[in-house]
Amino acid sequence: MTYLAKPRLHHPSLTVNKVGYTRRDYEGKISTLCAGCGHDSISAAIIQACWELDIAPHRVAKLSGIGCSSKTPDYFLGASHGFNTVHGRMPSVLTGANLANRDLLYLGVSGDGDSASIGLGQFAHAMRRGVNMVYIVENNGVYGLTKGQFSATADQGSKSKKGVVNSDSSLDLVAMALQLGATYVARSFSGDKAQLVPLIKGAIGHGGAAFVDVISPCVAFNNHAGSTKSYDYVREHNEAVSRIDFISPRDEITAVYEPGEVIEVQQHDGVSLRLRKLHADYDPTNRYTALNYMNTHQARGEVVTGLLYLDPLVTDMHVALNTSETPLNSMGAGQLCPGSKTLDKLNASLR
Ligand SMILES: Cc1ncc(C[n+]2csc(CCOP(=O)(O)OP(=O)(O)O)c2C)c(N)n1
Ligand code: SF4
Ligand SMILES: [Mg+2]
Repeated sequence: MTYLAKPRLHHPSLTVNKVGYTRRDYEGKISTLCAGCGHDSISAAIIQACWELDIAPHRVAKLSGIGCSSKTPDYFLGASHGFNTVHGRMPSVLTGANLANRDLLYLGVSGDGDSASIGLGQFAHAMRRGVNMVYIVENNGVYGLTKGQFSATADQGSKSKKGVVNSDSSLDLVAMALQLGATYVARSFSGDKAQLVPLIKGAIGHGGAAFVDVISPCVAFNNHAGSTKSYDYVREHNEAVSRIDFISPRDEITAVYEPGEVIEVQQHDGVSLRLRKLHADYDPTNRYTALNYMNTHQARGEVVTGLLYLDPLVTDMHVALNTSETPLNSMGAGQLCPGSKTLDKLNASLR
């Protein structure tokens, strides 16, 4: 992959966070994406979220597939672990890494082509297994890297840059994530940093399968009139259900709240999310009403954004499989290999 390294020098008086890093320490190489690509704004939001959460970069593992979106992990968190997998295979590689070492924070970055076409099965199983990860899809409705073919998330009836109408039904990854059992489901827009940064922070603190679909316009192939993934279309049709604030750990835990006002939910690692409901009838703790709400508004041509569903009592794949808390790379040969007698006994029990 071609890339340009960023100059390391930065102003000595830049603010450092609690773990001693400036925001610049969370950057990566210089982006080679088209100027104005929504994906670069998502990288900036990830950088901001990790810096504000005081996450030491070496604690993060970022994995991706293939596509302009999947190139972006090169442009943020340059000091973190990274793995660029085969097209559509990020979820299974991430699941394997997570099983081997649960101590890292897993960030999976993918595209609508990567996750909704070739990787659809992989996406589905990561969600239903409850893999503890932040799964971000940078959704532009096209295969940007291969010059703008419709992807499976392109809306039926939307037009390509050359005026071709998409005749296929679209696939909605948010609806699928809700049905498949994801425990944190959000949709946002790359042009709305104020909404996106807290949604990513909430997903990082979640502790289970967190899915964030970010509509991210492709300025080269899908930003024209007739597209439903353009900057103009999303700005005009954005219907936000909530605004979230992210709150550092605190003692008091609140549970249920005034309808239409503020909901505060404590997450896995002790952080709280304060949800300012913009619609009194919206219930973010019921996946079926969330699905219904989203479908109803979608039928009106609205793009529903915000935190759509949250299960604060989440468990993850490790709990279900009762795996060891110690990462495999910290175990010695004695722990990793139980010996032939134990294996014989195990094999006998399975005959
Ligand atoms: C196995 C395989 N099939 C097809 C391709 C060609 N290919 C590369 S990227 C891509 C689609 C990328 O679309 P998306 O995931 O939406 O990313 P974007 O570029 O739009 O961000 C395709 C089909 C490939 N690299 N590997
Ligand atoms: S082709 Fe589209 S998705 Fe790829 S970098 Fe350019 S604007 Fe972004
Ligand atoms: Mg795409």
